[in-house]
Amino acid sequence: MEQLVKAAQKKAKLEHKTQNYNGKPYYEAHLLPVADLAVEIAKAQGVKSKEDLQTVEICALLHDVVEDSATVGNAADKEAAIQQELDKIEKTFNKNIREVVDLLTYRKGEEKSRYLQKISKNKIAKIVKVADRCFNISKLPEVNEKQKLDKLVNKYSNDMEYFFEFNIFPEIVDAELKKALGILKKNS
Ligand SMILES: [Mn+2]
Repeated sequence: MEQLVKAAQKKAKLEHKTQNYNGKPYYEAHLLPVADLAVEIAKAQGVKSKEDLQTVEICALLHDVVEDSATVGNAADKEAAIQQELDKIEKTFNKNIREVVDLLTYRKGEEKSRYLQKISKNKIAKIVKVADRCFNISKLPEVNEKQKLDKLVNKYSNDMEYFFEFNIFPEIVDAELKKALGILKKNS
């Protein structure tokens, strides 16, 4: 398992190497902190075994790998390319990790409610989604492009409905959103 964590770090670093998060390298600025947060949330939710916590860490490191992959982006048949990427993940990691990454991979045009409903049925996918969302929300005060900020605030506020409806740790996400909105209001 230790080796699989290393493989996930390597893969995430490589696949996102040209990508930025708020102007910083994606791996360090997004994936590592999301993975740390996911493990923290998992522990708080009673996940105890080292192996399960490492699975959470791996899934968090890989959560954007398929969605953002250049192969999928350039493919004519996107779903076929997604399945190919998922096959590779299953081969290197395992079926469980493939399933979680599959659930976390948002398909363009997919209904948000459907996407989050599917995630809500898998505990690890739920934990990673909440860590991803909370981290992104916590970084809102750093977004200095007004248009981008408005769009994100809107998106995150609208999605709250589904976090409540499908019980995806809504209290955690809601608290984070209120905190960020408070800071933004104070700064404006
Ligand atoms: Mn993400």
